[in-house]
Amino acid sequence: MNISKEPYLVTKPFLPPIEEYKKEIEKIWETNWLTNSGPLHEKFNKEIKSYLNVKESTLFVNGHIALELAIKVFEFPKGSEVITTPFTFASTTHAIVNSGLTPVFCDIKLDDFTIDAQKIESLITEKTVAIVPVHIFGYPVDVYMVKKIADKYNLKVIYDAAHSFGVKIDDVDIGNFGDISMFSFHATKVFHSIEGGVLTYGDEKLKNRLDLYKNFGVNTPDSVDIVGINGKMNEFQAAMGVVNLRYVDSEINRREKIINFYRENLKNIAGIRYLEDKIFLKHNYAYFPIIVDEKKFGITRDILHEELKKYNIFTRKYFYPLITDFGCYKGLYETSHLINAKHISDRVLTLPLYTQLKESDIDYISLAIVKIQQNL
Ligand code: T4K
Repeated sequence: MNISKEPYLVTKPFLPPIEEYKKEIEKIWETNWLTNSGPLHEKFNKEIKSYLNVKESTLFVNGHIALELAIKVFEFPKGSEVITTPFTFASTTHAIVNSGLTPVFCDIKLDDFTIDAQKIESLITEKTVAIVPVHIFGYPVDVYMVKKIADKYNLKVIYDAAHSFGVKIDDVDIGNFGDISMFSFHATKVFHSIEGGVLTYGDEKLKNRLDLYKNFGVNTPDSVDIVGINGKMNEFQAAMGVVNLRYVDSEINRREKIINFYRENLKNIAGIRYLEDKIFLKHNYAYFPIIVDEKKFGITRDILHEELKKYNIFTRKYFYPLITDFGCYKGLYETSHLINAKHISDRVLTLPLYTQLKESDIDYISLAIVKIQQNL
């Protein structure tokens, strides 16, 4: 097997035809308006609201700031507890902690790696104010069970929907669940605006406060009412979003094909498991994580990860280590019950996924996995 000269990274951002982007940004030279809710920002927000089919939406400079402000906007008392997942990107927990709140970690399900909603109730105390679950890799949380618990205990639900642009549950667009959902528009996502993010929500009263929070709390030039930050999306980002939105459906279709090639190639390899589609969902095929079972596959996830580098294939251990094992959090929180999360985090490996991949590329990556297993 010849080693590929081109490296396979875990992802490669989509770039639209440059002429289309140029055409959008030319307008910036006409308006001389670069940021602070310019015309492209307003246009993009309208289009996003319509695409995601939600009541309200507010754009931000990136997904993390959006998530942090989604939590801050409720002005929970400092030290309140928020139930969340340890199997996620750093951003989810950092947003809770940066808001002066205490994360309480709930275990995940082995089948789709989302928070195990059955285990949330036992973690609720008189200090609990919210649940922050993650639709991890675009696979939705059990939103119905989470709503039942939230309603019973009067908790807010803020979904980290960073990975789930375009996903639907039972034909309902995913941004309509919970009090607020955050979608990331980072360059590595299914849909992007270079950097960026949006909050979607149903309560229109949140709009004004979110607008204040993302603009330093400045209400009018003479009145500053909230200790806000700068979370504004600029016009170049909005222009990229407007153009990329034209391509997102074909991007998702292409991703589905690529994942199905992978599934076909990997289905008979002992010790490799991957997530399947569910009939009540419209998936967005955001990532392709596999679970490596050392006992059946013969080598650990870590060895496979290293060996693949010799084939110029750079996979990622999304998401390892668990949040609770990060240097900044280690020893601070109860973790003995996070058994499934630890199991998955120790075995997960995310394979390269981007629409420029051809069938022959998937064959190459799949064959490399087989070769590594055979060369034991
Ligand atoms: N919540 C969740 C659950 C999230 O996963 C994230 C972000 C957030 C919240 C926060 O949303 P944002 O504030 O980011 O909007 C990447 C992304 O930067 C991050 O957005 C994403 N999650 C996370 C899962 O992945 P890294 O540290 O792995 O990125 P990096 O630089 O290693 O890039 C990944 C791969 O992509 C590399 O192989 C290189 C390639 N790449 C990357 C960029 C930026 C390119 O080929 N071109 C590029 O321009 O975090």
